[in-house]
Amino acid sequence: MFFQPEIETIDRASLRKLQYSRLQQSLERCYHNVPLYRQRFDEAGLKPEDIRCLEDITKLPVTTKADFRDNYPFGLFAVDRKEVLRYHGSSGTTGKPTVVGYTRNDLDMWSDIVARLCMAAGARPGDTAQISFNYGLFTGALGLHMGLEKVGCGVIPLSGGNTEKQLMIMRDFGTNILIATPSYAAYLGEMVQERGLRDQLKLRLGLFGGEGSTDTMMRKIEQSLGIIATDNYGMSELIGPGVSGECEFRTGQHIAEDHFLIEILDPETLEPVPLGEYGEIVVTSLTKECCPIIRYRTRDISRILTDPCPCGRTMYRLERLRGRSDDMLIIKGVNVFPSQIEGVLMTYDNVGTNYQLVVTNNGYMDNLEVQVELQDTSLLESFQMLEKLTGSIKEKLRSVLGLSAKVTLVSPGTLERGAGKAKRVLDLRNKG
Ligand code: DLL
Repeated sequence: MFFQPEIETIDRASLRKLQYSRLQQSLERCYHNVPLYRQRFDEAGLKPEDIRCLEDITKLPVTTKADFRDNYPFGLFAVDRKEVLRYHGSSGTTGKPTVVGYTRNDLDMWSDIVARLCMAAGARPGDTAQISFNYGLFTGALGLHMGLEKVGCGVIPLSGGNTEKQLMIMRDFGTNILIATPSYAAYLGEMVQERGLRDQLKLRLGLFGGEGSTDTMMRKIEQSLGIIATDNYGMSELIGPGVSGECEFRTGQHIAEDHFLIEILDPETLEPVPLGEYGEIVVTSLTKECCPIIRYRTRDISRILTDPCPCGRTMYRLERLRGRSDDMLIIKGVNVFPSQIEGVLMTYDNVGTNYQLVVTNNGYMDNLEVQVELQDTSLLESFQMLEKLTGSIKEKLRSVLGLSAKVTLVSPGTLERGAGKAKRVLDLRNKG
């Protein structure tokens, strides 16, 4: 079922035409209303009309998070403050947030693209949706909230945390759809299993996102909650959730290409990589009014999938993100993405979904310790079983990462856990 069937099944030639006419308008808006962009155009010796096709976008310089910081709070706004109906910001906990604003049209567009991905995943009018993202400057909660209301769902704005209450409301309200970070959904799944609550719940679908996950983690969550789980990507600087999302077939995330032009670049050279290869996602907005953005460097790594999806949607897809270029760890000279480690850990049935990576340096060598919770306490009684499991995980990590790591199995519920984005990496190197 489609929310906007015509646009969701548009042919590529018409899509490219639409993208180009919207790009021209957006570049004009940037040039005339945002001093930073005017300066960037001038420095490059270009005017908006010099961008004659979509590929010409590479003539313009990229925008980074530092540009938001340098223009804090409203320097990148392209409209008068009177037109701003909503403010959001990055979810970082330290320093000043990157601030974004939304006009009425921005809010309409945003709720449309979120409604699209909700329906593509299987949300239907009349469903009951529980939002367990934290409300606040974070775009996740209100973004999904508006989109689900547009679909016609009954939305429960519960916010994150208070797991007892989450489970109670889920049961008493007959929640069908859960909206959460994958790490929090995994925790709720463990609680549901531990308490044998599954039969009392009506959950059918999970709309997850806001942080990285792996196929194996998603499948574990699906099993524990008895749902279909979809992955959704976005970031506040671009709009929030809605940039891309998986449909019920979970073949990668359909991109809202009618509103966002996506490039995949080599993060070192900033040159485009061939279609289908991995690189950094760089995004230009096509229709945003308050905070139009040109070639934003997301730091997120993925690739574009172009093969047809059985759902019939024609827009290209993003593969589940590999990680962020700035969360890649270099340990003993080896590049390691936390998602690779998660991929290994989640293949074990007797390992839980909560883990942490601790990186230290003893003066001359890096060390990686992988701490992971056990699924239940029964294994703790058998030293032999623990040794066997530790050895097996170490071996698998060595073959996947090309690196030896210390593996520490801990009791369920020992590692820190919250309702927001999980903090998986503790890098204690070079800190005195
Ligand atoms: O996390 C927006 C969002 C909320 C998307 C809820 C989907 C669902 P920010 O707080 O600005 O915005 O953080 C953006 O989070 O650059 C990625 O590194 C990461 N991220 C978001 N979604 C995913 C995902 C929201 N599905 C940053 N997979 C992004 C991997 C994700 N990483």
